[in-house]
Amino acid sequence: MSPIQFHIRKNPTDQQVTENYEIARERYAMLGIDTEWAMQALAAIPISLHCWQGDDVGGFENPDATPGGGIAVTGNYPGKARTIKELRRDVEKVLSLIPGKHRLNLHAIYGDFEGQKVERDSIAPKHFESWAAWAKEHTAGVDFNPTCFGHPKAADGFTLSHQSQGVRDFWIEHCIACREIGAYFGEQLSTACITNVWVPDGMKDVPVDRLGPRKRLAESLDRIFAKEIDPKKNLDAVESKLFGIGAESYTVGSHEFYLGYAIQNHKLYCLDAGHFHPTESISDKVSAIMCQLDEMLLHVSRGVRWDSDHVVTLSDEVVAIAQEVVRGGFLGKIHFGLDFFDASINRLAAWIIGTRAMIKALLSAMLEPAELLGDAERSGDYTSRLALLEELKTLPMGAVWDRYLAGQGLAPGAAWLEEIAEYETSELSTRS
Ligand code: RNT
Ligand code: ZN
Repeated sequence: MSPIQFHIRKNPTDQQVTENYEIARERYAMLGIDTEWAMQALAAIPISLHCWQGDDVGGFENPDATPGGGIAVTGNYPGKARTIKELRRDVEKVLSLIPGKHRLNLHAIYGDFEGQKVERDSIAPKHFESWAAWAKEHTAGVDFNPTCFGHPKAADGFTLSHQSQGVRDFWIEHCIACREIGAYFGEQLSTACITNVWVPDGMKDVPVDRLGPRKRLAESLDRIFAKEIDPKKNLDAVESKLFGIGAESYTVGSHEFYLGYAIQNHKLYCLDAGHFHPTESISDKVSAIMCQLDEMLLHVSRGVRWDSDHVVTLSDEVVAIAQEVVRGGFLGKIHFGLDFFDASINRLAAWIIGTRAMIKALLSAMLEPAELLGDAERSGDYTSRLALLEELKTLPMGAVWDRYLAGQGLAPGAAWLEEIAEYETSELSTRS
């Protein structure tokens, strides 16, 4: 593991960015694609940046915390944020190098507990006041998550579906508190907070009772959601999963379980790209689920052979996800969150690479000749559809991307890496 050494020796000048863009604009216009519209629309889409990329899902409850719950962070790149101050400084740096205005996705363990031991069933909006004040200045909003892992009461792999009423009650109270905190953020920031419930509950080996825990989970959720909260302040989401480390044979909150629950109870369903069979993609699920639900949350992630939460890249699947949202007219209804944690490379760079990849995927989806493609398909001309889709792959999107960065006051290309290298020396290397 070595520090960032790569130096971008040459970057396009402003004039080159403009000239390249003009050529690209004409090229896209030949297919009836409006690059100006695409950049404008792109600037209005917030991505919810997951705070947990900054400190390996540690949080501020316990300095030695590891997530557990079937998720794992690998790598020990120096410079992990150890305090709220450091994490905020890192997020600010990251946000300054990403085009657009974005949200921050917090986990309950990231509260401002001021060194006090606050049990998870006792957390309250007051522990998040400093975050709300910070978020007003730096973000387009905050999203939230109960933390039902990395805790003695989750050590045997069960939380909301636990056999013990007492353990269930504890996690129910925690989730209820989290919805209140969500509503607090929503009110403070005048934009609904999405509070997303994910629990690790499951079994390593084949269970004989698959039903019991699922019934208990449904009951717990009913109790958590019993109180109506103004959807302008807080929206509830539930996240499914296929398996986790140590829960290979059975996951209580499976896809079918939560999809059914969300439809029945008018909740948002959260699709995490890493929570399905390795060859199964979530892009196809988007339109299917949107026939039943009004809104959804995405955890854009990259599983490599398993739910490994690799940094998101501009992969075919991420582009396909963006295309499904744009083509379906679901912008504003499908919320983009990121969910990856990589400690093997510079953590800020990981955030920037992943978030920029998501934004590039959206740009690519907006640079489609929707009419031409739609006409070809409707008239049964699948030859043209395929030919056109292939053509699009080599159009000069990079020139539009650089122009978009310039319009947002950012340097083109990978110039951001210089700044992160600088930050690594001046800031991260001082953290031991
Ligand atoms: C775990 C889920 C969940 C977590 C975060 C930290 O598999 O994807 O979303 O990654 O809550
Ligand atoms: Zn997730």
